[in-house]
Amino acid sequence: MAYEHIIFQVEEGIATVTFNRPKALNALNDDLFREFSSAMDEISANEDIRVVILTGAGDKSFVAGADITELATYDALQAKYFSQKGQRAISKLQDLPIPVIAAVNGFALGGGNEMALACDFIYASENAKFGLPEINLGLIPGFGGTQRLPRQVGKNMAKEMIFTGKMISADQAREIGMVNKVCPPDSLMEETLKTAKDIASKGKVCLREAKQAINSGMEADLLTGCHIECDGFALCMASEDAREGTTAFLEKRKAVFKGNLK
Ligand code: CO8
Repeated sequence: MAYEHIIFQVEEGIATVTFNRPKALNALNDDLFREFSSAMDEISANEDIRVVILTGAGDKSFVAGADITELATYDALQAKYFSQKGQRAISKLQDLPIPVIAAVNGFALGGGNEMALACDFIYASENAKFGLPEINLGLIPGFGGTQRLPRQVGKNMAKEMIFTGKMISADQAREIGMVNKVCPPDSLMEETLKTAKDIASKGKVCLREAKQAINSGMEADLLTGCHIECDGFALCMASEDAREGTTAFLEKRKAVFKGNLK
């Protein structure tokens, strides 16, 4: 599919999806969501892709939220459908069986913050700003922010952010556990790619099972989560890459993972 509002590139097994409406600070409109959803399908169908990076075009913004010019015209039903459409697309992102890193290069507000929260982890540039400012529009987050933010940073911190709508800096976002690493703007993509390449060199089955165990286990009680982990561990053991990993250790050499699903 040809894309207009996102840039979709695949290089050496790493897919980069760039939100590309810099004049509107990459705000999420209906067309962009349609394209983003197709890109997620394309990634799911391509077994050569090992890791995904999400970022924003330009140096000012990752995504400054849902497009307020569109949002302002919605009645309640349209708002519900738009919220559902966004949530479906963001769920597709969260449910990708491969790791996804958000490289946040500026504003990650409202829907943009929610998009980043659905990634496996976030690297941010020093100039990044995070926030859920919907309260200032008389709204609440509608793309999963009231659910993912408290799960990520705790209920009370999430309430303060959502009730005040205030932005926080990249360093503050790291302090509360939203961001893993803060980089100078010029090295954000380099640092993100370095980690993406490292992850891409690991076995595919174990990455898949690790993500599934963490995501499903975090939504279950500890015992159920540990059962999910046992099953994932057993599946990994059946993979060629587990044979290679354990054999390489015993032969005192570096493992070379094939990264297939066998
Ligand atoms: N939507 C549409 N256009 C936007 C948005 C946006 N979210 N954000 C910025 N823009 C546009 C501006 O209108 C401006 O356009 P123009 O040049 O044509 O006037 C351009 O981008 C540049 O923006 P600014 O001039 O405002 O740049 P500043 O550096 O002065 O300010 C800010 C940057 C602080 C990011 C400011 O633009 C801002 O506050 N933006 C809005 C942020 C916001 O409120 N985001 C939340 C949106 S609501 C949301 O995400 C809800 C998600 C759930 C929806 C559920 C479905 C119903």
